[in-house]
Amino acid sequence: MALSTAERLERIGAAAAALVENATLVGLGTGSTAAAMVDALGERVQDGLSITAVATSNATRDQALALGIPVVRLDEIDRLDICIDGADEIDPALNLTKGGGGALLFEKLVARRANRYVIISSDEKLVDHLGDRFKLPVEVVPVGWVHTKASVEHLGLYPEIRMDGSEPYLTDSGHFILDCTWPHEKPDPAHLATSLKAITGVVEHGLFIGMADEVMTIGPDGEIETRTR
Ligand code: A5P
Repeated sequence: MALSTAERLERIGAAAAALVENATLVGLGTGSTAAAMVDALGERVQDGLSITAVATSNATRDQALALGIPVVRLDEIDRLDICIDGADEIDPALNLTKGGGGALLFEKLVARRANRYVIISSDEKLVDHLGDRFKLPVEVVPVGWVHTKASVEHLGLYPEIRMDGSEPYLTDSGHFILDCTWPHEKPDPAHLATSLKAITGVVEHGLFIGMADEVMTIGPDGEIETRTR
């Protein structure tokens, strides 16, 4: 029988939290799926699991601290044993689109320090090609953002500034986000990633190429599948 969204989140969150071993350093992702994992991890910590966490957003840090999970800054650690996060799209090579929740910069910084990077998601987010179901978030410096947007357009993307009411949405680092529709003929994601990083004013983009080690997806009936690189 099909599960509700809340039941699916709870199930995949618990399955991901079960991957975490005692006395490890853990990266905590951002978004509703990662939040379900943090809730489950909080229960394990209350039952005696000893971990230290690094959060990928202020929201996740606040959630973890409220659950009694010790949180340190990224600069206080060298490597993380594991980082668990959500995603907005996952392609067959396990490349990802991330940043729907606006935390892509911290998410990528934390993921880069992880020995094991695990993505958790509902199976609707599996796509043939990145851009099939979600716009690509690109984080830009506010100063000169109009010109940065024009440079992004030159790559064939259709960027729109993300708004928060009547003002541009601000990331935890105080940057803006351009949500970019892909062109009809989609470029190779790895090539696009390189081109975006070469634009002055682009801080980071939501393409996570060759980073995920494992992807756990949950189907409508609660069945969990794991894909590994
Ligand atoms: C946050 O910036 C994103 O990368 C999230 O990880 C992504 O948007 C997934 O969020 P949900 O789990 O809420 O779908």
